[in-house]
Amino acid sequence: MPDLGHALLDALAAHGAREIFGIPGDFVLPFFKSIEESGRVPFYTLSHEPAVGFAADAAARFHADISVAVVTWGAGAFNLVNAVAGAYAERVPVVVISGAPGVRERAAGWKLHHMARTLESQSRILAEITCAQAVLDDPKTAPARIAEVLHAARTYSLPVYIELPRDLVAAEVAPVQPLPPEAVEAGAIAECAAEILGRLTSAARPVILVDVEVRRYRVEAKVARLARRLGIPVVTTLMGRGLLTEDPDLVRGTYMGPAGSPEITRLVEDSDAPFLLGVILSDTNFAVSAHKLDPRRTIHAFNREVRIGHHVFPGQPLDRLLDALLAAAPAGEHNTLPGRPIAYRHGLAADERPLTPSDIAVGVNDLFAAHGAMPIASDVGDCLFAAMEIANTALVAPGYYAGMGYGVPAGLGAAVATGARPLILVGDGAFQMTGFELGNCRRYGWDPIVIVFNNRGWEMLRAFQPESKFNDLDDWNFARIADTLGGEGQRVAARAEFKAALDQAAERRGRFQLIEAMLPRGVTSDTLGRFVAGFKAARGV
Ligand code: TPW
Ligand code: MG
Repeated sequence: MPDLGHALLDALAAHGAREIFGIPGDFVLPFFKSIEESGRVPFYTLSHEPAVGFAADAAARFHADISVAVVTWGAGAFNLVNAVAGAYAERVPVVVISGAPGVRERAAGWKLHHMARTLESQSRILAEITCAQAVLDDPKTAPARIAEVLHAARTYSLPVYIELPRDLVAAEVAPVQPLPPEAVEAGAIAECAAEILGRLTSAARPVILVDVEVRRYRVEAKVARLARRLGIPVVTTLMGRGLLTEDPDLVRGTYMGPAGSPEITRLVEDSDAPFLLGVILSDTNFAVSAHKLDPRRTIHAFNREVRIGHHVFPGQPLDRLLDALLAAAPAGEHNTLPGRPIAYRHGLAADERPLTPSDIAVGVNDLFAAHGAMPIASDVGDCLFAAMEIANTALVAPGYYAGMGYGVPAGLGAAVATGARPLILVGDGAFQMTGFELGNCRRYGWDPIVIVFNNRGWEMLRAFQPESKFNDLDDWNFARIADTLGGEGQRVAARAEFKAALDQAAERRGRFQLIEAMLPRGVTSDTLGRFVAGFKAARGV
């Protein structure tokens, strides 16, 4: 019989976990020992728990499977709350494992260190932002509880919570038996698929909008096949940016209402049958436009449910639904689809003019054209809008939850999950939050290229409220910090300098390369400028 620590590690691996991020503490030291000595799942320690959560989140997004964050009780787990909330909002199956006081300590009657209010405060707070929880306080039931929560994480693509009392890590338990996939009614799925196909094939201007669940449930290739079979153009939402990059001719662009390309906006807003696949109906995806989706015409598949007009079909897992759609779709393929992929700007002028955020996107397009695309992790702020001007590339970003500080740690998660060299896009404000995590690159051999959009301010907030001076930040000179953290930094202000810095960064491997792009205050990317104008107009301000 395995002990509980090893049984849990085996179960994580069996359910698809390929890495663990964590920060230890006394309540989780025994489990960390199991992690290290078993070598079962590769693990990485970082510097601050928010980064642990963001790195696990990004890794899970990249390989579309569970990823694991291990922390200590109280001070550690509470530090993780915001990252888990973001994972819940954007449907990322992060498995949170927290050490905890031993069952014997719990009965001693002391106030225990790291205890906020009661022994249960932590599990109650985490219950609000996870879809299943297991406090493993009984070795007899622990294997079944582990199987349940890991099954839930995969089924619902949401975070889950496991609490592991430190004195039970060595307890003998039975191995964890994974649960079979949830039973679904094939007839109900076929009926739903038939109704969807009826709508799509009789519509004059159908369009498929894709968002995060398409990635989470690994149905990108099936969506691409369906679009070609039906001859329907595909558009991503803002949050779904970076999907279907394997099929570059298929995706027309990203829907951003007035902030995006007018052609894409027309494809969506003039459609008489918009098919929203795995789409989060969020304001960042839709409220930028005054256009309202007509519920009578909209088909929406999300969270295992399909709404067609006012009909609701429960029990529709996305992969099964796509299988049914493909089985019933007319045979043959359309070689030409309506519209065309939007063109991204290339050819950054190497001159002395001050660099702008949109110039950065053009420079990155040139870099990718010359050296191949890199997976991108972006923070919140203008860098995310500038990223929309980079040719559609695998990208993770908190486009809906919008938690700052995601970019750098997510880039580290991307390095682990993809094995490739990531590109990190981050503003100066966000870099102040989590930039120091780059100091962990050297010991693990990660060498991301990091572009800091340094406009010495919270520019995105200034765009909404230009009169406020509190959006000014100081100049921290991030390029000089790079060396201390084990990387190399360059500070650039003109377009020629940026181009040279990017070329040099691409050539230098083995240390992270930080390019501090100095941007004039008040200058935003073209996309952010349009986004703010659109948002204000849609809200009537
Ligand atoms: C954890 C609110 C959204 S955008 C922004 C703030 C403070 C400014 C970002 O500044 P940065 O980028 O990184 O310099 P830029 O391009 O705008 O200059 N706290 C958290 N998350 C969010 N989203 C905020 C505050 C916010
Ligand atoms: Mg800034």
